[in-house]
Amino acid sequence: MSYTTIETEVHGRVGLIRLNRPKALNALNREVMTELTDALDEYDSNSNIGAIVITGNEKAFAAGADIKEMAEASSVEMLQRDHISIWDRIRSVKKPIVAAVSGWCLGGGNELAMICDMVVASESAKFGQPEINLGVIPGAGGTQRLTRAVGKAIAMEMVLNNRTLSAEEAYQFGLVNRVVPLESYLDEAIQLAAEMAARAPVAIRLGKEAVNHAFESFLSNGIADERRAFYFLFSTEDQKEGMQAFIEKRKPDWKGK
Ligand code: DAK
Repeated sequence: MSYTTIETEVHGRVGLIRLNRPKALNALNREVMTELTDALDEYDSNSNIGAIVITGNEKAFAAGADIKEMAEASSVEMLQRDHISIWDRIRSVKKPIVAAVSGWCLGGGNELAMICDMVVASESAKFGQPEINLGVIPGAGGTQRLTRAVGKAIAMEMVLNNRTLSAEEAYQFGLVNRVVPLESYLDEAIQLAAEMAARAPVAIRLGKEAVNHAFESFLSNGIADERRAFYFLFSTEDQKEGMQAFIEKRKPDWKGK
C-alpha cells in the first residue's frame, strides 16, 4: 500500500513506520492517524512481521495532534471525528510496538509513544503534555498512561503545568526503556524489535496482553488473566520446542503454533 504522510520499510521481521510530516513536526492530523493505523493493521496481519517500530525524525517524533485541524471544532464535531476508535485500533495491535523517539514528543505524540510497548529515546528527546497551554487536557489516554508510568507527582506537573522531561528524566521516571546517542536510536529500536520478533510468537502476544492488563484492570483480574494465558501456552508447540531446546542446549525453532 502506498501512503502520503507516513513511510514504511521492512527490516527482516521488523515493520518500520516513519511519520512523515516534517514541516509540521509530524503533527498527527487525521490523514496521519488513518495511514498509521492502516499500516499497523497490515503489519499485524502479516505473518512475516514479528514486531513493529514507529518513529519520526531527529527533530520530532510528533508534536501532538494537529492543532490547526481541531482549533475551530465543536465538542460534537470532535466526537464525530471518532478519534477514539482510531486510538483503540492502535491499542489492539497484537505484535510488540517499539517507539523510536527523538526530538519533540508532545501531547498526542507522547500518547502515541505511551501506547507503544517500549520506547527507545535519543538523547535529544523531549517529552511533554502541553495541552494545558491550549486550554484542554490530554484526550487519548495521556492522563491515565502517564500517571501509571511516571507516578502522580510528575504526571500532575506535566499535565497541569506543562513540565517537559528530558530523555534522561524520562528514563529515570520510567517513561522510556533506554536513552541512546542520536546516531543510533533508530538502529537500537529496530534491534530491540528484531529480538522480540525472533521469539515465540504466541507467548509474545499473550505476554503483551498480560502486561497491558496490569495497566487496564485491577490486580486480581490481571493475575487471573495472566494465569489463564500461562496455562494456555502449555498447549502450544512453541512451549514444547522452547523447553526441549533448553534441555538439548540448542536454539529453539519457533513455529508460532
Ligand atoms: N499542530 C499543528 N502544527 C504544529 C504543531 C501541532 N501540534 N506543532 C508544530 N506545528 C507546526 C507549527 O505551526 C509550524 O508550522 P508553520 O508555522 O511553519 O506553518 C511548524 O510546525 C514548526 O513549528 P514551530 O515553528 O512552532 O517550531 P519551534 O521549533 O519553534 O517549536 C514546538 C517547536 C514543538 C515547541 C512548537 O511547535 C509547539 O509548541 N507545538 C505545539 C505543541 C503542542 O501544543 N502539542 C499538543 C497538541 S494538542 C484526541 C486525542 C488526542 C489529542 C486530541 C484529541 N481525541 C481522542 C479526540 C491530542 C491533543 C494534542 O496533542
